[in-house]
Amino acid sequence: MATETENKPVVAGEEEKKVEAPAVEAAAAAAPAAADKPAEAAAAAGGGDTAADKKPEEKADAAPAAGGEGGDGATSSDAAAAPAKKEKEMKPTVHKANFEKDVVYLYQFTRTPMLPSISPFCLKVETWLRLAGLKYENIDHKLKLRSKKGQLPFVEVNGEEIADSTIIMQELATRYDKDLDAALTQEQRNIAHAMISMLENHLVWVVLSWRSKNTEQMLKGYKINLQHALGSRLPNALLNFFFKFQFSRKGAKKVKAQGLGVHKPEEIEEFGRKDLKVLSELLADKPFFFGDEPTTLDCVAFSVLAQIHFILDEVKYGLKEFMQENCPNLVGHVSRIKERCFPDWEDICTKLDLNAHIPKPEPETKENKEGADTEKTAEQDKNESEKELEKDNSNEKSEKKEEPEKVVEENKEKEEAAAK
Ligand SMILES: N[C@@H](CCC(=O)N[C@@H](CS)C(=O)NCC(=O)O)C(=O)O
Repeated sequence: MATETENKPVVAGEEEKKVEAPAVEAAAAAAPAAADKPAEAAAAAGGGDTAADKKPEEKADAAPAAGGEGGDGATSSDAAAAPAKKEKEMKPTVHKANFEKDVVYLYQFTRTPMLPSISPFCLKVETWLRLAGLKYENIDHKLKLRSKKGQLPFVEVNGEEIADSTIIMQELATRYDKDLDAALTQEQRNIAHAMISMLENHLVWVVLSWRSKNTEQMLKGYKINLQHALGSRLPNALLNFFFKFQFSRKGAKKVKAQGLGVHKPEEIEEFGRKDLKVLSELLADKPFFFGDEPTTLDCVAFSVLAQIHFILDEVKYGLKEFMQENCPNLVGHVSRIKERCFPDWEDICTKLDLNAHIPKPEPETKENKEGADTEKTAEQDKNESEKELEKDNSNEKSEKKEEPEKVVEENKEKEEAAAK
C-alpha cells in the first residue's frame, strides 16, 4: 500500500519515511522499530519484497510529472472539482524538486567498501551513465525510496521519473543520442539481446540464490555496514540479525518463485558456471564483447560479474573461484570496465561517496555563508555520513563488548525468576 506522502515532491536529502515497514512478524514482535529498515536493504539487495514492491504504477502516474495537464474527456460535473484537481496535478511527482535541467538524478543502493553497488541493476545504470558521458548525480536516500514501479534503480530527469534499468538506458540513449550499440550489426544486437537476457534473468538469480542462502557471508563478503546503508543508529548486530532473517526468508521465496530455487545449491552453481563459460567464450581475447569499444552488453556483464568478482577473498564463493580459474578473460573484462568507468573507485569504496565524480564545492567562508541556500550540499551530506559511520563503528565495538555481558545478566535474572 502506498503512503500518503509518496507523491509529494521531496527535496533530496530531507529526512523522510517513504517505505512502509513490511511484515516481519516474529522479528517485529521482538523489536518493531528495528524491523523495517533492514528489510529495505534486504529488498534492494535483491532478496526482500517491501510494501513498495506492491505499489501499482497507476497510482503515481495519475498526475503528470512536471506540471502537465490531463483533462481529456472532462464533463461539466468535473468542473467543480477542477481547480483542486488541477492544483494537485500541477504538483511535480518527483523527489528532487530543485532539479537542474538535463541532469540525471539517480536513486540507487548505498555504496559498499567492495564495489559501488551490490545491486547489479543499479551498477549497470551508473556504469552506462558514465560510458554515455551524461551528467548525473546520485541521491542519498538511505534506501528509503523506490520507483513508482516499486524498485531501484530509478532516475529523475527534468522533473520526470524513469524506472527500470533497461528502460532508463533506452530512454536516455534516445533522448540524448547516446546509443552505445550504434555501430553493431543486427546479428551482434541479437546476440547482445540473448546474452543480456541470460545475465539478468538467469545469472543474476544464481547470484541472488547464493546470497539468500549465505546472508552472513554476503554481509561479510561485501563488508556491508547496515548502519551506514540505512542511516540508522541501531546497533549493527541488531540490524544484521533482522537483515539476515528478512533476506534469507524473502530472498529464498523469490528465487523459488523464479524457478531456480527448487534446485540444490550445487546444481544452481553449476548453472552459473555454464553462463560464465558462455560469456567467456563469446568475449574470447577481445577487450570488449564486440571489439575495442564497450557496448550495452559490456555494461550489463560488468554489473553482474562485478557482484561475483568483488567479494572478499576470505569468503568462500564457488562462482568467484570458478571465474578466476576458468575465465580469466572475464576477470580482465571486469578490470577494464572498472578502470574506464570508475577512476574514482577507491574514493567510492573508501569514503562510500555516492558522488565521488562530482567536484566538491569550496568550503564556505563567512561571507558566502550569509544568504546561502539552506539545502545541504553533497559534501556536507558526505561528511556527516562519514562522521556517523566512524561514530557508529566505535559504538558497534563497544556494543559488541557489552552485549554478551548483558545477555548473561538477563539470563541470570530469568533463571532466578524461574527458580522462585
Ligand atoms: N527489472 C528491474 C529490476 C530491478 C530490481 O530487481 N531491483 C531490486 C534491487 S536489485 C529491487 O528494487 N527490489 C525491491 C526493493 O528493493 O524494494 C531493473 O532492471 O531495474
